[in-house]
Amino acid sequence: MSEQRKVALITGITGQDGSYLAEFLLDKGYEVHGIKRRASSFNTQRIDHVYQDPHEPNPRLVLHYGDLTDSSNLTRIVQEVQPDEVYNLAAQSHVAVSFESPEYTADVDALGTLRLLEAIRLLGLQRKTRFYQASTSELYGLVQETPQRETTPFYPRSPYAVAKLYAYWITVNYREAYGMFACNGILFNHESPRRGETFVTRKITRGLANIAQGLEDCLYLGNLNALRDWGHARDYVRMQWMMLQCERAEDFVIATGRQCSVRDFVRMAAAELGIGLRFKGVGVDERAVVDSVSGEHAPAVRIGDVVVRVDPRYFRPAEVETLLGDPTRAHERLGWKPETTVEQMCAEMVAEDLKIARRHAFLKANGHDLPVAREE
Ligand code: NDP
Ligand code: GDR
Repeated sequence: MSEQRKVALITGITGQDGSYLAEFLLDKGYEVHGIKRRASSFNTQRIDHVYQDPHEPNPRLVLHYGDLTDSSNLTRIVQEVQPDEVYNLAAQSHVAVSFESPEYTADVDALGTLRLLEAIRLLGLQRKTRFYQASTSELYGLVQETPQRETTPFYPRSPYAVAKLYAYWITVNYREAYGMFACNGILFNHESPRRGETFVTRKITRGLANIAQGLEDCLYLGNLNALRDWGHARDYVRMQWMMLQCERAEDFVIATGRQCSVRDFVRMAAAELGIGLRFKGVGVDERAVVDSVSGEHAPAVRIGDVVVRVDPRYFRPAEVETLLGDPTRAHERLGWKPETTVEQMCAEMVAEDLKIARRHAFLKANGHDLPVAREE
């Protein structure tokens, strides 16, 4: 007789990680349930390629309307799905936006996690259901030790990070208090062609691809000196699953152990596109890098004079200047290693954004000028 298939519930399935995780679990034979928010327009672009028609018998991907701010809705979904594994990926995940909407961020990112844990507990599923919490390197904020590992003290620097600190500890607490299999993945920044357009890596690859195709003439950024440990989302969702297959619940740092600056990432993306860049004004004030001017560029790349400008509106009230993770524990205990370098990831992102920019440029050249959406 065939083994019964495992059932997973993913909150945030329409986001970057949710989409890669859904693909990964479907490949492993899981029945995957996801929570999506009601929106005024379609918001499932990242998972449309794995969509299954609910009219077909036994679909293996099922979407439910829901929201982390709504306890009764979460409880009903958990009751209906009876999941073996819950991956709590939903969040207001933008650090800068959390300064503008701190209360909403706390409601979703902190209390939302509690609501989900309570739903599992009150339904008596605490022995059956394993719980993964999307924790973050932002917890380290003003870093107390380099590189950061599981034992490094936290010092959050934004309403987002403070909310995620609550979520981290409530996950630990439910593990200790109720014996739940609940664990935190402390993930450092991870990106992909599916990354939201307002996070810095995607903003850079998309912006420069648009400039290369003559759709935009300038990319505005904030702090070019910020240092991050950037990995690929595909590698990181594999580890999310591995954590729930362990014998006992533990928290793990997931990172590459390599760091580069936002400025380095701009250079990397520009090099992929064959755009020459020259930065001006470095060293006056670490943040006051005035602007950068395009230099040499490959044939067929049309760019204006100024490519990258620093706009203080993208500075944060409190910044996380540097993050570097130590993934030794994940490697030693679970055999996990990232498979994609930041250079490979950047190349993949640039290639995808260039395809999109070329389509736009083609339409524009043929009289169909579509506006290019930009961050405020
Ligand atoms: P995204 O911003 O791409 O996705 C967030 C998801 O959460 C989306 O599906 C979004 O829905 C959903 N969501 C937002 N608010 C609510 C709500 N109130 N109720 C239900 N769903 C909601 O994030 P990522 O995929 O990049 O990250 C996944 C998780 O991992 C997040 O919790 C993030 O904070 C955390 N994290 C991410 C890291 C990274 O570098 N990517 C690093 C460390 C942690 P919609 O599509 O409708 O907006
Ligand atoms: P982060 O990612 O805040 O680390 O949070 P983001 O890409 O937004 O910023 C990284 C660094 O780049 C600097 N920066 C800019 N950032 C944005 N968004 N836009 C800009 O124009 C810009 N210019 C410079 C930022 O100041 C920052 O230092 C991400 C999210 O996915 C979180 O949910 C997750 O928890 C952490 O990664 C780990």
